[in-house]
Amino acid sequence: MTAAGLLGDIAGVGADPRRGGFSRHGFDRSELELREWFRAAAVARGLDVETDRNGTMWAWWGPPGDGAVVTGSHLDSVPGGGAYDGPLGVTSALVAVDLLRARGFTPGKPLAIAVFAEEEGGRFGVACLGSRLMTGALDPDAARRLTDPDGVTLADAVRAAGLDPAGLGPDPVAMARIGVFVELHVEQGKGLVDLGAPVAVASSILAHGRWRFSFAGEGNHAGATLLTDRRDPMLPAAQVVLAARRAASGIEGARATVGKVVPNPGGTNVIASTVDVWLDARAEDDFRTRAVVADISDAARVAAEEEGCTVTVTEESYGDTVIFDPALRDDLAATLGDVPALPTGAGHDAGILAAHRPTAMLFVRNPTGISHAPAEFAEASDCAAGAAALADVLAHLAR
Ligand code: HGY
Ligand code: MN
Ligand code: MN
Repeated sequence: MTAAGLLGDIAGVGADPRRGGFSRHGFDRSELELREWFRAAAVARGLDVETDRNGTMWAWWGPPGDGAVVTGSHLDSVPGGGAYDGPLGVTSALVAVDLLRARGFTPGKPLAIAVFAEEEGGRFGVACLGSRLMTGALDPDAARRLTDPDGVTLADAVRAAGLDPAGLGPDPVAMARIGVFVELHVEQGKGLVDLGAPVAVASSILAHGRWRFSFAGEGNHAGATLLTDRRDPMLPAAQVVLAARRAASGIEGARATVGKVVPNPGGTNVIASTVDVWLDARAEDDFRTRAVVADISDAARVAAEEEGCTVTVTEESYGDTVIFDPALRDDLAATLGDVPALPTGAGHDAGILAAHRPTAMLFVRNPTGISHAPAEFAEASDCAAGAAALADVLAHLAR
Protein backbone atom coordinates (compact mmCIF):
# COMPACT_ATOMS: atom_id res chain seq x y z
CA MET A 1 0.00 0.00 0.00
CA THR A 2 1.24 3.51 -0.82
CA ALA A 3 1.00 6.63 1.35
CA ALA A 4 -1.44 8.16 -1.15
CA GLY A 5 -3.45 4.92 -1.08
CA LEU A 6 -3.61 4.99 2.72
CA LEU A 7 -4.81 8.61 2.57
CA GLY A 8 -7.55 7.37 0.25
CA ASP A 9 -8.60 4.85 2.92
CA ILE A 10 -9.35 7.66 5.38
CA ALA A 11 -10.81 10.15 2.90
CA GLY A 12 -14.32 9.57 4.24
CA VAL A 13 -13.41 10.36 7.84
CA GLY A 14 -14.14 13.87 8.98
CA ALA A 15 -15.01 15.15 5.50
CA ASP A 16 -16.70 18.52 6.02
CA PRO A 17 -19.41 19.20 3.45
CA ARG A 18 -20.08 22.70 4.78
CA ARG A 19 -16.52 24.04 4.82
CA GLY A 20 -15.03 21.67 2.26
CA GLY A 21 -12.00 19.53 3.07
CA PHE A 22 -11.73 17.87 6.47
CA SER A 23 -12.56 18.92 10.01
CA ARG A 24 -10.85 16.48 12.34
CA HIS A 25 -10.08 17.82 15.79
CA GLY A 26 -8.42 16.44 18.89
CA PHE A 27 -10.54 13.71 20.51
CA ASP A 28 -13.63 14.46 18.40
CA ARG A 29 -15.50 11.68 16.68
CA SER A 30 -13.52 11.82 13.45
CA GLU A 31 -10.12 12.02 15.15
CA LEU A 32 -11.05 9.08 17.38
CA GLU A 33 -12.08 7.18 14.25
CA LEU A 34 -8.70 7.95 12.68
CA ARG A 35 -7.00 6.74 15.85
CA GLU A 36 -8.81 3.40 15.48
CA TRP A 37 -7.82 3.29 11.81
CA PHE A 38 -4.19 3.92 12.80
CA ARG A 39 -4.32 1.26 15.51
CA ALA A 40 -5.65 -1.31 13.03
CA ALA A 41 -3.10 -0.34 10.35
CA ALA A 42 -0.26 -0.60 12.87
CA VAL A 43 -1.48 -3.90 14.33
CA ALA A 44 -1.83 -5.30 10.81
CA ARG A 45 1.91 -4.60 10.46
CA GLY A 46 2.70 -6.42 13.68
CA LEU A 47 3.37 -3.19 15.59
CA ASP A 48 2.40 -2.91 19.26
CA VAL A 49 0.19 0.11 19.89
CA GLU A 50 -0.14 2.04 23.13
CA THR A 51 -1.57 5.44 24.01
CA ASP A 52 0.31 7.51 26.57
CA ARG A 53 -1.19 9.80 29.17
CA ASN A 54 -1.18 12.83 26.85
CA GLY A 55 -3.07 10.96 24.16
CA THR A 56 -0.05 10.34 21.95
CA MET A 57 -0.31 6.98 20.19
CA TRP A 58 2.87 4.93 19.85
CA ALA A 59 3.22 1.99 17.45
CA TRP A 60 6.35 0.00 18.26
CA TRP A 61 8.35 -2.13 15.88
CA GLY A 62 9.87 -4.51 18.38
CA PRO A 63 9.99 -3.92 22.11
CA PRO A 64 9.52 -0.33 23.33
CA GLY A 65 12.67 1.15 24.77
CA ASP A 66 14.59 4.31 25.57
CA GLY A 67 16.50 6.19 22.91
CA ALA A 68 14.20 5.03 20.11
CA VAL A 69 14.11 6.29 16.56
CA VAL A 70 10.65 7.87 16.37
CA THR A 71 8.77 9.15 13.36
CA GLY A 72 5.20 10.34 13.01
CA SER A 73 2.91 13.35 12.87
CA HIS A 74 -0.76 14.07 13.64
CA LEU A 75 -4.19 13.07 12.35
CA ASP A 76 -6.17 16.19 13.30
CA SER A 77 -6.74 19.06 10.88
CA VAL A 78 -7.60 22.73 10.86
CA PRO A 79 -11.32 23.43 10.26
CA GLY A 80 -11.89 22.60 6.60
CA GLY A 81 -8.28 21.51 6.14
CA GLY A 82 -6.52 19.45 3.51
CA ALA A 83 -5.89 15.73 3.39
CA TYR A 84 -2.11 15.83 3.74
CA ASP A 85 -1.13 18.08 6.66
CA GLY A 86 -0.52 15.50 9.38
CA PRO A 87 -1.91 12.31 7.83
CA LEU A 88 0.83 12.25 5.16
CA GLY A 89 3.43 11.92 7.92
CA VAL A 90 1.50 9.09 9.58
CA THR A 91 0.75 7.15 6.39
CA SER A 92 4.32 7.63 5.15
CA ALA A 93 5.60 6.20 8.43
CA LEU A 94 3.45 3.09 7.95
CA VAL A 95 4.67 2.73 4.36
CA ALA A 96 8.27 3.25 5.47
CA VAL A 97 7.88 0.28 7.85
CA ASP A 98 6.54 -1.78 4.92
CA LEU A 99 9.47 -0.74 2.73
CA LEU A 100 12.03 -1.53 5.42
CA ARG A 101 10.45 -4.94 6.03
CA ALA A 102 10.50 -5.64 2.29
CA ARG A 103 14.19 -4.76 2.26
CA GLY A 104 14.75 -7.27 5.05
CA PHE A 105 15.81 -4.52 7.43
CA THR A 106 15.69 -5.14 11.17
CA PRO A 107 16.05 -2.07 13.40
CA GLY A 108 19.14 -2.06 15.59
CA LYS A 109 17.32 0.28 17.99
CA PRO A 110 13.73 0.58 19.19
CA LEU A 111 11.64 2.19 16.46
CA ALA A 112 8.21 3.75 16.81
CA ILE A 113 5.56 5.72 14.97
CA ALA A 114 4.03 8.46 17.12
CA VAL A 115 0.70 10.19 16.48
CA PHE A 116 0.29 13.40 18.47
CA ALA A 117 -3.03 14.84 19.63
CA GLU A 118 -4.54 18.18 18.54
CA GLU A 119 -1.50 19.48 16.66
CA GLU A 120 -3.54 22.18 14.96
CA GLY A 121 -5.28 23.39 18.10
CA GLY A 122 -8.44 23.40 15.98
CA ARG A 123 -10.63 22.39 18.90
CA PHE A 124 -8.96 23.67 22.09
CA GLY A 125 -6.99 26.57 20.61
CA VAL A 126 -3.46 25.55 21.58
CA ALA A 127 -1.33 24.25 18.71
CA CYS A 128 0.79 21.13 19.33
CA LEU A 129 -1.24 20.39 22.45
CA GLY A 130 -0.01 16.80 22.91
CA SER A 131 3.67 17.51 22.39
CA ARG A 132 3.53 20.66 24.52
CA LEU A 133 1.98 18.69 27.37
CA MET A 134 4.49 15.85 27.05
CA THR A 135 7.51 18.16 27.04
CA GLY A 136 6.20 20.39 29.83
CA ALA A 137 5.77 23.41 27.55
CA LEU A 138 2.11 23.71 28.62
CA ASP A 139 0.83 23.81 32.18
CA PRO A 140 -1.47 20.79 32.62
CA ASP A 141 -3.89 22.65 34.91
CA ALA A 142 -4.34 25.37 32.30
CA ALA A 143 -4.68 22.68 29.63
CA ARG A 144 -7.39 20.80 31.51
CA ARG A 145 -9.42 24.02 31.67
CA LEU A 146 -9.22 24.71 27.92
CA THR A 147 -12.66 24.60 26.31
CA ASP A 148 -13.85 23.86 22.81
CA PRO A 149 -16.46 26.04 21.03
CA ASP A 150 -19.24 23.99 22.68
CA GLY A 151 -17.83 24.58 26.17
CA VAL A 152 -16.45 21.05 26.58
CA THR A 153 -13.24 21.12 28.62
CA LEU A 154 -10.13 19.27 27.53
CA ALA A 155 -10.43 17.32 30.79
CA ASP A 156 -13.90 16.10 29.80
CA ALA A 157 -12.86 15.42 26.20
CA VAL A 158 -9.92 13.21 27.18
CA ARG A 159 -12.03 11.45 29.80
CA ALA A 160 -14.63 10.67 27.14
CA ALA A 161 -11.80 9.30 24.99
CA GLY A 162 -10.80 6.91 27.79
CA LEU A 163 -7.85 8.87 29.20
CA ASP A 164 -7.40 10.11 32.76
CA PRO A 165 -7.25 13.93 32.70
CA ALA A 166 -5.11 13.81 35.85
CA GLY A 167 -2.42 12.13 33.74
CA LEU A 168 -2.01 15.07 31.37
CA GLY A 169 1.36 16.80 31.69
CA PRO A 170 5.11 16.31 31.49
CA ASP A 171 5.97 12.70 30.72
CA PRO A 172 9.65 11.92 31.34
CA VAL A 173 9.06 8.24 30.57
CA ALA A 174 7.75 9.02 27.09
CA MET A 175 10.44 11.62 26.55
CA ALA A 176 13.20 9.17 27.48
CA ARG A 177 11.95 6.87 24.77
CA ILE A 178 12.66 9.44 22.07
CA GLY A 179 16.29 9.25 20.97
CA VAL A 180 15.62 11.11 17.73
CA PHE A 181 12.41 12.32 16.08
CA VAL A 182 11.77 12.75 12.36
CA GLU A 183 8.47 14.14 11.06
CA LEU A 184 7.57 13.92 7.38
CA HIS A 185 5.18 16.64 6.22
CA VAL A 186 3.68 18.00 3.05
CA GLU A 187 5.47 21.24 2.26
CA GLN A 188 3.40 24.33 3.07
CA GLY A 189 4.92 26.52 0.41
CA LYS A 190 6.49 26.18 -3.03
CA GLY A 191 10.15 25.86 -2.12
CA LEU A 192 10.42 22.38 -3.63
CA VAL A 193 8.54 23.43 -6.77
CA ASP A 194 11.07 26.20 -7.28
CA LEU A 195 13.95 23.79 -6.67
CA GLY A 196 12.46 21.08 -8.89
CA ALA A 197 12.92 18.44 -6.19
CA PRO A 198 10.42 16.07 -4.53
CA VAL A 199 11.89 15.99 -1.02
CA ALA A 200 13.75 18.36 1.32
CA VAL A 201 14.93 18.43 4.90
CA ALA A 202 13.78 21.25 7.17
CA SER A 203 16.13 23.94 8.39
CA SER A 204 13.99 26.17 10.63
CA ILE A 205 10.52 27.26 11.78
CA LEU A 206 9.46 30.88 12.27
CA ALA A 207 8.70 32.12 15.78
CA HIS A 208 4.93 32.11 16.04
CA GLY A 209 1.96 32.26 18.34
CA ARG A 210 -1.72 32.94 18.81
CA TRP A 211 -3.34 35.82 20.66
CA ARG A 212 -7.02 36.35 21.52
CA PHE A 213 -8.35 39.91 21.52
CA SER A 214 -11.58 40.04 23.51
CA PHE A 215 -13.58 43.22 22.97
CA ALA A 216 -16.57 44.10 25.13
CA GLY A 217 -19.11 46.79 24.29
CA GLU A 218 -22.87 47.02 24.63
CA GLY A 219 -25.34 44.73 22.90
CA ASN A 220 -28.20 46.64 21.34
CA HIS A 221 -30.65 46.97 18.46
CA ALA A 222 -29.19 47.50 14.97
CA GLY A 223 -32.06 49.70 13.86
CA ALA A 224 -33.07 51.58 16.97
CA THR A 225 -29.65 52.59 18.30
CA LEU A 226 -28.24 55.89 17.03
CA LEU A 227 -24.66 55.65 15.78
CA THR A 228 -23.60 58.13 18.45
CA ASP A 229 -25.10 55.96 21.19
CA ARG A 230 -23.28 52.78 20.24
CA ARG A 231 -20.45 50.91 21.88
CA ASP A 232 -19.95 48.38 19.11
CA PRO A 233 -17.02 45.99 19.69
CA MET A 234 -17.04 45.00 16.03
CA LEU A 235 -15.39 48.31 15.15
CA PRO A 236 -12.17 47.80 17.13
CA ALA A 237 -12.27 44.13 16.09
CA ALA A 238 -12.14 45.26 12.47
CA GLN A 239 -9.18 47.47 13.31
CA VAL A 240 -7.25 44.39 14.47
CA VAL A 241 -7.68 42.86 11.02
CA LEU A 242 -6.32 45.98 9.34
CA ALA A 243 -3.57 46.53 11.91
CA ALA A 244 -2.40 42.93 11.44
CA ARG A 245 -1.69 43.48 7.76
CA ARG A 246 -0.11 46.88 8.36
CA ALA A 247 2.10 45.76 11.26
CA ALA A 248 3.37 42.64 9.52
CA SER A 249 4.03 44.57 6.31
CA GLY A 250 6.46 46.76 8.22
CA ILE A 251 8.71 43.88 9.28
CA GLU A 252 10.50 41.81 6.67
CA GLY A 253 9.35 38.21 6.63
CA ALA A 254 6.66 38.79 9.24
CA ARG A 255 3.10 37.62 8.75
CA ALA A 256 -0.04 38.25 10.76
CA THR A 257 -3.45 36.75 10.16
CA VAL A 258 -6.94 37.04 11.56
CA GLY A 259 -8.70 33.83 10.54
CA LYS A 260 -11.33 33.68 13.22
CA VAL A 261 -13.75 36.31 14.54
CA VAL A 262 -16.58 35.36 16.89
CA PRO A 263 -19.20 38.00 17.72
CA ASN A 264 -21.59 37.33 20.57
CA PRO A 265 -24.49 36.83 20.09
CA GLY A 266 -23.87 37.01 16.33
CA GLY A 267 -27.12 38.27 14.80
CA THR A 268 -27.45 40.33 11.62
CA ASN A 269 -29.67 42.89 13.31
CA VAL A 270 -27.82 42.85 16.63
CA ILE A 271 -24.97 45.08 17.77
CA ALA A 272 -22.65 42.53 19.36
CA SER A 273 -21.99 42.77 23.08
CA THR A 274 -18.58 41.09 22.72
CA VAL A 275 -16.29 40.08 19.87
CA ASP A 276 -13.34 37.71 20.10
CA VAL A 277 -10.67 38.03 17.42
CA TRP A 278 -7.82 35.52 17.09
CA LEU A 279 -4.48 36.73 15.77
CA ASP A 280 -1.83 34.37 14.39
CA ALA A 281 1.51 36.22 14.17
CA ARG A 282 4.86 34.90 12.95
CA ALA A 283 8.29 36.33 12.18
CA GLU A 284 11.93 35.38 12.00
CA ASP A 285 12.56 35.75 15.71
CA ASP A 286 10.96 36.47 19.04
CA PHE A 287 11.77 40.18 18.92
CA ARG A 288 10.13 40.76 15.56
CA THR A 289 7.10 38.60 16.38
CA ARG A 290 6.48 40.43 19.61
CA ALA A 291 6.95 43.79 17.88
CA VAL A 292 4.19 42.88 15.43
CA VAL A 293 1.86 41.81 18.25
CA ALA A 294 2.64 44.92 20.32
CA ASP A 295 1.86 47.14 17.35
CA ILE A 296 -1.49 45.41 16.75
CA SER A 297 -2.31 45.46 20.48
CA ASP A 298 -1.70 49.22 20.61
CA ALA A 299 -4.03 49.72 17.64
CA ALA A 300 -6.65 47.53 19.32
CA ARG A 301 -6.53 49.54 22.55
CA VAL A 302 -6.83 52.88 20.76
CA ALA A 303 -9.73 51.62 18.63
CA ALA A 304 -11.50 50.11 21.66
CA GLU A 305 -11.25 53.33 23.60
CA GLU A 306 -12.57 55.39 20.68
CA GLU A 307 -15.69 53.20 20.63
CA GLY A 308 -16.17 53.10 24.40
CA CYS A 309 -15.25 49.42 24.50
CA THR A 310 -12.73 47.40 26.51
CA VAL A 311 -10.16 44.93 25.23
CA THR A 312 -8.11 42.20 26.84
CA VAL A 313 -5.29 40.49 24.97
CA THR A 314 -4.43 36.89 25.89
CA GLU A 315 -1.50 34.88 24.55
CA GLU A 316 -2.94 31.43 23.89
CA SER A 317 0.22 29.76 22.63
CA TYR A 318 3.72 30.73 21.56
CA GLY A 319 6.86 29.09 20.26
CA ASP A 320 10.20 30.77 19.57
CA THR A 321 12.18 30.23 16.36
CA VAL A 322 13.27 26.62 15.85
CA ILE A 323 16.58 25.81 14.21
CA PHE A 324 16.59 22.07 13.54
CA ASP A 325 19.72 20.22 14.73
CA PRO A 326 22.21 21.18 11.98
CA ALA A 327 24.29 18.00 12.30
CA LEU A 328 21.22 15.78 12.02
CA ARG A 329 19.84 17.89 9.18
CA ASP A 330 23.08 17.62 7.20
CA ASP A 331 23.43 13.92 7.99
CA LEU A 332 19.93 13.18 6.70
CA ALA A 333 20.33 15.42 3.64
CA ALA A 334 23.53 13.55 2.77
CA THR A 335 21.86 10.19 3.40
CA LEU A 336 19.21 11.17 0.86
CA GLY A 337 21.74 12.30 -1.74
CA ASP A 338 22.17 15.96 -0.84
CA VAL A 339 18.52 16.96 -0.88
CA PRO A 340 17.90 20.67 -0.24
CA ALA A 341 17.14 22.22 3.15
CA LEU A 342 14.14 24.54 3.43
CA PRO A 343 12.76 26.80 6.18
CA THR A 344 9.06 26.87 6.97
CA GLY A 345 6.55 29.26 8.42
CA ALA A 346 4.42 26.42 9.77
CA GLY A 347 4.55 24.98 13.26
CA HIS A 348 4.94 21.26 14.00
CA ASP A 349 5.23 18.83 16.91
CA ALA A 350 8.80 18.36 15.64
CA GLY A 351 9.36 22.02 16.48
CA ILE A 352 8.25 21.46 20.07
CA LEU A 353 10.41 18.36 20.44
CA ALA A 354 13.42 20.11 18.90
CA ALA A 355 14.06 21.92 22.19
CA HIS A 356 14.60 18.54 23.88
CA ARG A 357 15.80 15.97 21.36
CA PRO A 358 17.67 15.81 18.05
CA THR A 359 14.81 16.42 15.65
CA ALA A 360 14.43 16.66 11.89
CA MET A 361 11.74 17.02 9.27
CA LEU A 362 11.30 15.89 5.70
CA PHE A 363 9.12 17.94 3.35
CA VAL A 364 7.28 16.53 0.32
CA ARG A 365 6.67 18.78 -2.70
CA ASN A 366 3.31 20.56 -2.84
CA PRO A 367 2.64 21.72 -6.41
CA THR A 368 0.58 24.77 -5.45
CA GLY A 369 2.06 25.42 -2.02
CA ILE A 370 -1.50 25.67 -0.66
CA SER A 371 -2.05 24.24 2.83
CA HIS A 372 -4.68 24.52 5.57
CA ALA A 373 -7.23 24.46 2.75
CA PRO A 374 -9.01 21.74 0.78
CA ALA A 375 -6.74 22.35 -2.25
CA GLU A 376 -3.68 21.09 -0.35
CA PHE A 377 -2.08 18.38 -2.51
CA ALA A 378 0.96 16.27 -3.24
CA GLU A 379 1.39 14.01 -6.29
CA ALA A 380 1.27 10.29 -5.52
CA SER A 381 4.76 9.93 -7.03
CA ASP A 382 6.12 12.58 -4.65
CA CYS A 383 4.37 10.92 -1.71
CA ALA A 384 6.11 7.69 -2.74
CA ALA A 385 9.44 9.52 -2.92
CA GLY A 386 8.78 10.93 0.54
CA ALA A 387 7.97 7.53 2.06
CA ALA A 388 11.08 6.03 0.45
CA ALA A 389 13.17 8.89 1.82
CA LEU A 390 11.68 8.35 5.27
CA ALA A 391 12.52 4.65 5.04
CA ASP A 392 16.11 5.52 4.10
CA VAL A 393 16.36 7.94 7.00
CA LEU A 394 14.91 5.47 9.51
CA ALA A 395 17.23 2.73 8.28
CA HIS A 396 20.18 5.10 8.67
CA LEU A 397 19.19 6.21 12.17
CA ALA A 398 18.19 2.76 13.46
CA ARG A 399 21.08 0.85 11.90
O1 HGY B 1 -0.37 26.45 12.37
C1 HGY B 1 0.63 25.84 12.02
O2 HGY B 1 1.66 26.37 11.68
C2 HGY B 1 0.64 24.37 11.96
O3 HGY B 1 0.29 23.91 10.73
N1 HGY B 1 0.09 23.72 13.04
MN1 MN C 1 -1.15 22.47 9.91
MN1 MN D 1 0.94 19.44 10.36
